[in-house]
Amino acid sequence: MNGFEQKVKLLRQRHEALLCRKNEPLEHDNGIYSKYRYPVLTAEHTPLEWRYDFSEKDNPFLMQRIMMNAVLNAGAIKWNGRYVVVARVEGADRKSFFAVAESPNGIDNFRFWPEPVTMPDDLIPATNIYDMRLTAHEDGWVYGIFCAERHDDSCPGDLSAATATAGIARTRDLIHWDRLPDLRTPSQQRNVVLHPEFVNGKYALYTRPQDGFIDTGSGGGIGWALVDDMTNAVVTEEKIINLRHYHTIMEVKNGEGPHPIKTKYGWLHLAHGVRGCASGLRYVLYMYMTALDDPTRVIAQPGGYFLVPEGAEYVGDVMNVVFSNGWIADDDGKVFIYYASSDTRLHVATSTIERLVDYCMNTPADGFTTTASVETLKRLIAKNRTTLSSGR
Ligand code: M1P
Repeated sequence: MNGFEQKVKLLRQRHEALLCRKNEPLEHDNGIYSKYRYPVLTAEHTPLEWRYDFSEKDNPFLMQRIMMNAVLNAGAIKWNGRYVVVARVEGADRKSFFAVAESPNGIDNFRFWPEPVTMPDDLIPATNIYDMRLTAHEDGWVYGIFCAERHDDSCPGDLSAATATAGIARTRDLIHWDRLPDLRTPSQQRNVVLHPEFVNGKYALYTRPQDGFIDTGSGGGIGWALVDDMTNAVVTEEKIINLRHYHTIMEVKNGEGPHPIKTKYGWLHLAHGVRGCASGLRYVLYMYMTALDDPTRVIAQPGGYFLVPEGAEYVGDVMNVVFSNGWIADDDGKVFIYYASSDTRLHVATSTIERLVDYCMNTPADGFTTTASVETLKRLIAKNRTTLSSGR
């Protein structure tokens, strides 16, 4: 074995060890969910064949020919008994693409399928696509809705000016994707998600109207719109169902995560909230529930955040961010929440439907003032005093 072959062997051994690494829940959890010691996917998990040219003649130094920067915001689905994510993979060139990875248990041993997704373009090709939400809809298709980003040609001198639109595609095998026309809405859109059931015979979308590419401005919050046809999806009416508020974790922006999970108590929603602070924007996750017979009616919303960046999760390309657009609920009630930290790597947290419903139903709502928060706190203290003095 020559030096090149030895280097290849070592590279493959290290990669295999990373892919096979067993994950374990962190010891201390908050009773609501467990986080895990290792990320489930990173740039280092991408196949070596995507990054190296293994021809000794053409690549005698065994250099990475195409570098991968990050694996983040992933849609998720249970597929043929496997835990499957459609991850956003970002190359060193800052272009994101979709790639499917699967695991036998949802917490480790994720492996990418050999090739990234070939996503057909819409009529006007996008520069960048990312953050797919997967929905196995009752019409029989699996839909992927994602952000399609293009330069804003109305600002010719500004190389940062961009537009965000919801791209739509559907598939039956997660390999071949039919691209449908982008969603037509009065405003720019990111974080658009398809509800899994028909509502009044129509397709229902969670939207996030925004004034500009970054700024949600007058957008108000997470919206809801019904459309007749996903092959020509046009939003004519949009109503805000989950509003932003002053001095909350979602003061600046919010956005629906994956599609909600149906439970006998209502629809469980996972979303992200954004606020500004001296170090920039802080992205956290929060939850809310809506009524089974009316997915637009909020029936419970815990105050504050559900999950935030901790420890090493703070650090990455975009600091102080957690973001989720994928979760999987198993038939036994276990829930796998896939979230990315700081736009760099993908993690899992596990919980159960029972715990998440309990969290939503029994966590006090945000009273929107210090006075209200202190009153809420005092009620719990008084309750505990009674409980502890009665010994129950
Ligand atoms: O950088 C944090 C996130 O910013 C965007 O989310 P939003 O549209 O709510 O601002 C998205 O680009 C997302 O991919 C990214 O993780």
